[in-house]
Amino acid sequence: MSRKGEVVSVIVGDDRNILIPDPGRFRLGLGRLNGLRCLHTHLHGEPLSREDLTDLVLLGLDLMVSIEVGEEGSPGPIAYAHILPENSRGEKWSLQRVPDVGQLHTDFQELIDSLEDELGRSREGRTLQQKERAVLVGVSSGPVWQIKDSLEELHDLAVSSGVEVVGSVVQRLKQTDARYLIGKGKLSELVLRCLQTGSTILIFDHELTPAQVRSLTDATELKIIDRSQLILDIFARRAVTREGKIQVELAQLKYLLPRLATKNTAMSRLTGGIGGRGPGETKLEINRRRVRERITRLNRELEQIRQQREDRRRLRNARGIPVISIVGYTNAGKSTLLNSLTRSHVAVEDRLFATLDPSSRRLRFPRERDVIITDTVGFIRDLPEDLMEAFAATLEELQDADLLLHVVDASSPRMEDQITIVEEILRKLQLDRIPVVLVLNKTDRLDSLQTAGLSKSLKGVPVSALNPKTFAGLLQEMEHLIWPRSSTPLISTAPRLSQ
Ligand SMILES: Nc1nc2c(ncn2[C@@H]2O[C@H](COP(=O)(O)OP(=O)(O)OP(=O)(O)O)[C@@H](O)[C@H]2O)c(=O)[nH]1
Ligand SMILES: [Mg+2]
Repeated sequence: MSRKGEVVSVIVGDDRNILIPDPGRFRLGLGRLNGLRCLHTHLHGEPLSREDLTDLVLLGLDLMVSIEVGEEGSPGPIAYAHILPENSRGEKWSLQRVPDVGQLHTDFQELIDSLEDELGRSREGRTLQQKERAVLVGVSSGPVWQIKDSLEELHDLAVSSGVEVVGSVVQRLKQTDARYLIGKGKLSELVLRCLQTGSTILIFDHELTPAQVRSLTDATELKIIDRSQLILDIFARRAVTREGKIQVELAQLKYLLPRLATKNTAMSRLTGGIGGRGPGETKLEINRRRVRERITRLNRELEQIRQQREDRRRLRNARGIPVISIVGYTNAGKSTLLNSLTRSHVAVEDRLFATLDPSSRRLRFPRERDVIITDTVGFIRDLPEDLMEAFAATLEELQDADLLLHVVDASSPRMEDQITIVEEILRKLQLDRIPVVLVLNKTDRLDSLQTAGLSKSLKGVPVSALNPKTFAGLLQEMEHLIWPRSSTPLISTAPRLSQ
């Protein structure tokens, strides 16, 4: 029944079940319900079921009403439910029951109006420039700590991408649902959370298949984003140079291609990205063939850039200047270390993937010996394959390095995992043949006992990238590994800067 009181459709079920067809895109806007009430009969005097309440939320109904039917078909007690705006008690819905229709005095028009008002209020005062809100979804069969760690990283990623995170929902599953990944009950919980908080995005800490994205989008009418897409989104925001932009677009298109099966509504949300970035709606209209053509063209452009890099590299090699590359997990402090070592000003930020484009600086050791130090894009767990491929040119520079500085955030509770992940990626890029110094950074956040313990157990060199006074050990190690045969005097002064 519509809000005006007109019967929209009549559904016949059996004494246990009715199957409510999806009323389609009926929702009238964010923070609004779909304007439909579902009135149905209960034959066994049972209360509104879990299923009824799930439908209430997932379909975005104004009301779910059940009418008990007596022996002779006479109407008995009536139960009705509507969802509740966000509240401190954490209640999801209001359930009411009246003994018979004569005692039903509620003005439903008014009730729904004020409910929509309140749902809308969670978005009030937020202009277009303000952040979109998202709810995070963790699905795993792994141990709780693992899900928690992973969700924390997803949270950082979401924040880096400019989204406001209002909460997260975890579901532990032995087996995931092929269609929605998660159970229908959990899905309705998520939709409700979004309605209550004015959120428009669900971010899954899980790789979603194109089909899952489609069914989730259709079922929830929210933007559905997975971890890979989130990372792509951040890269898209950060890319500054021509090369960076090409690489990101290439990765986005490659991600998109298998998802371009048919034109449907889920697609436009998918490719709209957060805040409508990404390849965009108009480009979306292009069919697979055009996407492939664009991929080919971008690849060709990248090839040219690669050639130029190659030339520069050859020049550098000819001059015989050793190259030291800084690698490590994102946010470990790589750019900060480069800046402090060479007194330069590469952008540093407390967010993931602050650096996308590599930068190189010169560092002068005593006896007029120079090295080139390069800073690179950070690594992360499950770095999307498409991104790895697209960034192959950037990462290729690493092949030339004479020494790697693997920078670690020693103050992170996830440090050991992060070290393993970086080492795996280095192996994958066949960089494990290059000597590495493990640089334990951010030791200003540890006490000296912890620092000494870690340096010993991990065989790392402790520093605080913010404080050049802590660099003596690192510089000595670098010098020793770069010029192993020369007897190197202890460095008593910091290296001089040279451009
Ligand atoms: N306390 C402390 N903070 C540090 C230290 N080194 C870096 N940071 C902070 O850590 C954050 C990340 O530093 P960046 O240098 O941008 O890290 P990055 O490894 O280049 O990160 P991406 O480029 O995003 O991969 C910044 O807020 C830095 O100020 C350190 O030794 N101690
Ligand atoms: Mg950086």
